[in-house]
Amino acid sequence: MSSEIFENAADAILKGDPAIATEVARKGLGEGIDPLTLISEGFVPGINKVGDMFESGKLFLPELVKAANAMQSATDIINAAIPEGEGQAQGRIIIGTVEGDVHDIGKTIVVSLMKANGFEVRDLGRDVSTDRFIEEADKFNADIIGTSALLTTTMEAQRRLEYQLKETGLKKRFKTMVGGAPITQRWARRIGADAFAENASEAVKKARALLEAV
Ligand code: B12
Repeated sequence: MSSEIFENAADAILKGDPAIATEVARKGLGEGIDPLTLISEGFVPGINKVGDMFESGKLFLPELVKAANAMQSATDIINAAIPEGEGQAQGRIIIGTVEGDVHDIGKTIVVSLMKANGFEVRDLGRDVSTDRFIEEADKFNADIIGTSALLTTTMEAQRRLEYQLKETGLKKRFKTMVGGAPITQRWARRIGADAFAENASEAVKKARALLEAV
């Protein structure tokens, strides 16, 4: 039953056990559960709980790191099970986690789903400077620059990117998308980003809408 798999998935993250997380991920996929559902209904509630417990001082950095490793093991397997899309390219996206921020689990899920939906994606990884986003977007001839920020202190880099794009006259050339746990539609509007998405499937929809609007 998938509800049992989802519970086991969350449990594996809470225990911070990569071996169990891997096993549950394989089992879920083997039972035909949709990869994205397996992540969002199973593993994400687990890592969110860990985040809340960390915030309230019920667990500490070593446990957070263990949970993150378990999450990484599960999402590596699940991301690899999302097939790359075929046919005509939908558009070109450059994406990464902003400078000073190493959180990349959610960003990598977005990358997998974008690829599955036929976008050409260049993933710059994490801790990416605004200068590098702009340089790489130019080289890649990107339609969209997507940035992920998970810390309230690193969100500011998204604003900096908007500022730099405007200053260099490149704002018209690239659309921008922002995401990450503390990011909201309101923040996107405030800094002048073209789109915000709360999760990976919404990111695909918003990216399509941005390209249609061109
Ligand atoms: C796992 C984790 C870690 C791992 C990260 C491992 C990795 N490789 O990513 C490790 C252990 C390294 C870590 C470190 C730290 N962390 Co941490 N971490 C988390 C945790 C628990 C989960 C994040 C996660 O993976 N979520 C699951 C994914 C699937 O969700 P997501 O990232 O939100 O992504 C989805 C959407 O946001 C969206 N999305 C994401 N990116 C993008 C991009 C675009 C373009 C779009 C459109 C959409 C989009 O789609 C994704 C898929 O649905 C969060 C708590 C939380 N609930 O967010 C804390 C959290 C973010 N961490 C926190 C902190 C404090 C830290 C540390 C400072 C701890 C420390 N004392 O050292 C360090 C900072 C290191 C650094 N410089 O970056 C705080 C931040 C508080 C704040 N106000 O800023 C949080 C909120 C925990 C808490 N509640 O206190 N962390």
